[in-house]
Amino acid sequence: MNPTQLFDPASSTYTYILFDEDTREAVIIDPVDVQLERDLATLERLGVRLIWALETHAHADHITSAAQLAELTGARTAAPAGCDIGTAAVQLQDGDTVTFGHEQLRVLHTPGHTAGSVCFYWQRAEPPHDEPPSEPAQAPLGHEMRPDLRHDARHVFTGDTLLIQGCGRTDFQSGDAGALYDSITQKLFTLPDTAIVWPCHDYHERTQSTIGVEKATNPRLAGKSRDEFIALMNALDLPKPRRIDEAVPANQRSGLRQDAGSGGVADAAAQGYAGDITPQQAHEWMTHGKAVLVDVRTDAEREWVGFVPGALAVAWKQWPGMELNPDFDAQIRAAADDGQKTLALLCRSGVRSIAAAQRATELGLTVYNILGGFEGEPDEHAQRGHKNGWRHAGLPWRQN
Ligand SMILES: N[C@@H](CCC(=O)N[C@@H](CS)C(=O)NCC(=O)O)C(=O)O
Ligand SMILES: [Fe+2]
Repeated sequence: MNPTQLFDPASSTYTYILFDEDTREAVIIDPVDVQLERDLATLERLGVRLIWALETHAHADHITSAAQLAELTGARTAAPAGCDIGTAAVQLQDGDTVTFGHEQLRVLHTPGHTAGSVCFYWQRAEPPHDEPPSEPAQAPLGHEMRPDLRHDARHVFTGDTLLIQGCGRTDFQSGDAGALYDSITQKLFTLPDTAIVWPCHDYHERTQSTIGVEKATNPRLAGKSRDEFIALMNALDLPKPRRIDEAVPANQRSGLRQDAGSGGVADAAAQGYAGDITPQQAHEWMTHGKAVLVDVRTDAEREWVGFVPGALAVAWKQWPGMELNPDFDAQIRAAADDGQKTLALLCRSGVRSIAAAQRATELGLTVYNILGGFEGEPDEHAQRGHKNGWRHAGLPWRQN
């Protein structure tokens, strides 16, 4: 199956869904918040399971739905390491691969539109021979692209690095015209000519192109020297995207707009352990491998209330009797790799985890407590989830 291309008319953004036909594991690239329902329905219609929500860069013109998709489908988020998207579970570097089923996307770091921008190159694991022909690709601007209408073997998702007969602008968000020229000419134009180009935007209803066609005809690049390209880009004088001030910070949190308190360590309250941290700080540390997140709630709470993907489970007490876990010491030592790793402990509302953190500190470990826990402290009506905590902060969690 060729990529499914979906369009958001308000921002002229293309979102792509690709999947492995055997395992039906799927990837979405550059999803848009207002199209969440459409994208969930498309995944359902295709009968696929989303395992990755990817970004090509921190967008300036619309807000991603990556975090919402992660929460609703259990997919993992991945974003370019150079885009300051701290909430993404995986920070992508040049040359990394993103695997779904038997298929792989290769990450190409292509700075220029923004310093961290990437493209994703998909060379299908096995070009299929026994499937019905796909829709013919549209030839942009009258150029004949490919006589072969079968499924295509090579695709490149170019973000805003290379657009059809154009390219992303370079006048904001760490843009750099010289870097963009190098990225396009050295990294994209060295891909096979037959690779299909799938851009993040098109403002003129064009849907796809190929590397060969863009190399030969893209008016910003064909026959242009690096200096000519830089001069051309610097003279564009485009108006700033309407939503840039709102969109960039939201996208640097995978589309979560809530701000449930600032990050940072509040060490004043800590008694007998290293400090208190916000759920956001804990998520950031976990994402960057600076701390191991340990869920100290009961097995029943994780099962019935929800859990944080990637967290280790070391119960402090167990339901129904709420007796102390006799293996807590050994398990918490193992979670910290015998003291080599810092721990961040999560409980229901940040109370049990203090006791667990104090005990683990006595064992010689470096341990932080996560304020508000998973469900948050109760509010004035004894309701949880309205005040603080992991879920209230909109951080990734799941329920089986
Ligand atoms: N009018 C649009 C502008 C969108 C825009 O500037 N898009 C960026 C990508 S984030 C771009 O590089 N556009 C290329 C171009 O307009 O040629 C808006 O306000 O959102
Ligand atoms: Fe962009």
